[in-house]
Amino acid sequence: MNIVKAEVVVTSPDRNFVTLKLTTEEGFTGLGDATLNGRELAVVSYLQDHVAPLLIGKDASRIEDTWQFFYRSAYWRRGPVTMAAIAAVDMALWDIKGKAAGMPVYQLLGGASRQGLLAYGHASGSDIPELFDSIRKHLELGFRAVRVQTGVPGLNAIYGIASQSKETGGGEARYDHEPARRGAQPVQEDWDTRSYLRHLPRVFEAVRNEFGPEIPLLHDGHHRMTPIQAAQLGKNLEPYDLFWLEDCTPAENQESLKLVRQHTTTPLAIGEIFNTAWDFKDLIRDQLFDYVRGAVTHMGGITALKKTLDYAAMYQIKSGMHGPTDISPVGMAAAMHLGLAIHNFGIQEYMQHGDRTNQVFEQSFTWQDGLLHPGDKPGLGVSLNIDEAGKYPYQQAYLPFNRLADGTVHDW
Ligand code: CS2
Ligand code: MG
Repeated sequence: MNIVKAEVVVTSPDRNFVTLKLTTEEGFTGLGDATLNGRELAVVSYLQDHVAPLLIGKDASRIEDTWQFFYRSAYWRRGPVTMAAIAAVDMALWDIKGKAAGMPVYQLLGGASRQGLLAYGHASGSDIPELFDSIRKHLELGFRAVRVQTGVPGLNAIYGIASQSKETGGGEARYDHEPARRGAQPVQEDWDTRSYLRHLPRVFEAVRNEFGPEIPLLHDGHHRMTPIQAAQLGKNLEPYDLFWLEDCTPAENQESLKLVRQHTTTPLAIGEIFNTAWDFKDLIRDQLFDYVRGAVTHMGGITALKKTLDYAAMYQIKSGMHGPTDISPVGMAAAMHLGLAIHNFGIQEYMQHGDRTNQVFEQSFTWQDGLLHPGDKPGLGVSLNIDEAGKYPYQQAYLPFNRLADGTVHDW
């Protein structure tokens, strides 16, 4: 079962994706998602220059040992680039193992713990009427849970509003669901936390009045608030019973959530930009949040994220795996297999890829009655159409950045 080929495939159907493809001497192939939005080429180099040459001749069946080799032998460890590269290797090896065993990966992880995976979609609007239309559209698409993001009066372009990206020259229509923008420079957006804090409770009051108390509502603070501002927002949103408030404050400061937790019972989700269990360890131990936002693609793969989620399970913390369009169909499939198998599954983000992406990546997952299922094809259940992929060369694209009214750069 030795690896004889390691290929890095870069394609940009609806957005840039980086995929690692491994082939064994028996002809088994495995895919891994290595996409790091806005820094894709850094991972391409890490894989091509430092990982692929070391993979040739390695036994593909030794998943844990390969993970430990690439994590420890590099000496320089952790970080988004390294861990996305290791994640791609790990996913590809699980894909191969499933194909060799003739089983979907979730069976190798212990089998299904539920019928399907509750998913949430991204409802958004520049104003409340547009937001209501977007929520209705997501309900018609079958979503049983929605993330709510709106514009803020007085701010021109802010994160998470699908329609705005067209207005701000966000590139092709598909980019209205993708925070990155194609181009040689990041797009500047604006921000003002006090305006946002004043506005958001009104938005959720309107949504609850319109759609009722049952539908799970999520909101992404996207790292922009200080801890006390996050505490204020969490407290002010309590009457609207959110499923979660996400990334309410930058989490490098691992003390910050202690202050938030003291002031609010609004459930917290954190960690989509974390890349190892160490980033989560103390936050889990101190029970400072409720949902692990880590993605298989950013957290070093299935092997590493499962260990983190198993530790989180001891504190009744659940999964809330990151699933925007910059997680490729391979990364999404890996998340679905892991989410189906673990006991402490919470919810799965599902932004739905574009048509061109779905032609490049042939997938076997199902989406029915608001639930996702990875399917039962051996391995991860995704194949890469290399000819289709070749039609869409890489295009430079960056995530936006924020400046405050006085010009200060602010977390985006
Ligand atoms: C967001 C993402 O989906 C989310 O929760 O935080 O859209 C995030 O902005 C992008 O994944 C960044 O690449
Ligand atoms: Mg987020």
